[in-house]
Amino acid sequence: MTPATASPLLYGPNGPLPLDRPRVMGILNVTPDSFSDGGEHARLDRAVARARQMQAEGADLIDVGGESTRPGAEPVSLAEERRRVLPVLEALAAEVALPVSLDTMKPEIMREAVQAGAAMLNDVNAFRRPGAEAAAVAAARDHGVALCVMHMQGEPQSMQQAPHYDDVAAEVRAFLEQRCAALQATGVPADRLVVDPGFGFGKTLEHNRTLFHGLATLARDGRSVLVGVSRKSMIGALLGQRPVEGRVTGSVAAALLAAQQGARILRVHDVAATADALAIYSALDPRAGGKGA
Ligand code: HH2
Repeated sequence: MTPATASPLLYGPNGPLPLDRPRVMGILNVTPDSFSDGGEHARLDRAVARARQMQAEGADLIDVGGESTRPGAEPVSLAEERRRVLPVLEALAAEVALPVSLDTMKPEIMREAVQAGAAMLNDVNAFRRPGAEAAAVAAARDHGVALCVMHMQGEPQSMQQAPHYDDVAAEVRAFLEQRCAALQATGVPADRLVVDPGFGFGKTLEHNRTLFHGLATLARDGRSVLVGVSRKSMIGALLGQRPVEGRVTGSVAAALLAAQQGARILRVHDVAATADALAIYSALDPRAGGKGA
């Protein structure tokens, strides 16, 4: 793999956010049907209040999503996704002093999100839809927006039906590097790219475990790594089929283990608990430098 030339930066309202240590990305789903927080933040005032709360709890950035990608989720129309996310992005740009990422697969929404102030585009489909790569390249090259390139096998509607790999770790690594190389070839600076193995996106529990065990290897490839395991079914399965509301402690433990393996962005629902765990890790674990948060 070709290592990135520099540590990526996110540019937020308060200037650059270096990924020199693990950062907490707070999830803000403005959907009626997300698997964990669906329906809670569909109103604009509630979405802004939740973002403010996550900022107070220690979030370093916020990831806004207007289309659920949980297994079996129905796709959302362009008009509906636009209606859900754009007012939220505009309100957060005016009222919350954190970089904001937008979780979308649609090129039109990507372009509009950049105009509305998004600092990062997070595409679970790795910018493969027609037009998405061009929108991502323009966002990164012309506006300095960071791009999260995630691995997914199949589509959300059917991805968990029979996921299959010969060597999941090697295939996911090769896919991420191939997508990053394609984006770099069309003008995206290497330091705008973040990679994500896509836990739960066309993966069995065993695939997820193998990928988790390989996080340190992925991080050593030289790209910044984002990990999203918060409250996902793999956490529930490892805790004896625990329902979503009982997965907080397991999710925090997994986020910490991901940070220990070099993950730089932890995408989480439980910001306060994750930020506390990271502060203790940073202060007490010799591998984290022992200097405190
Ligand atoms: N997971 C989800 C959505 N977007 N983006 C990245 N980069 N990595 C992830 O692991 C990831 C993601 C699914 O979680 P959530 O947003 O909580 O649920 P839903 O898709 O139902 O809205």
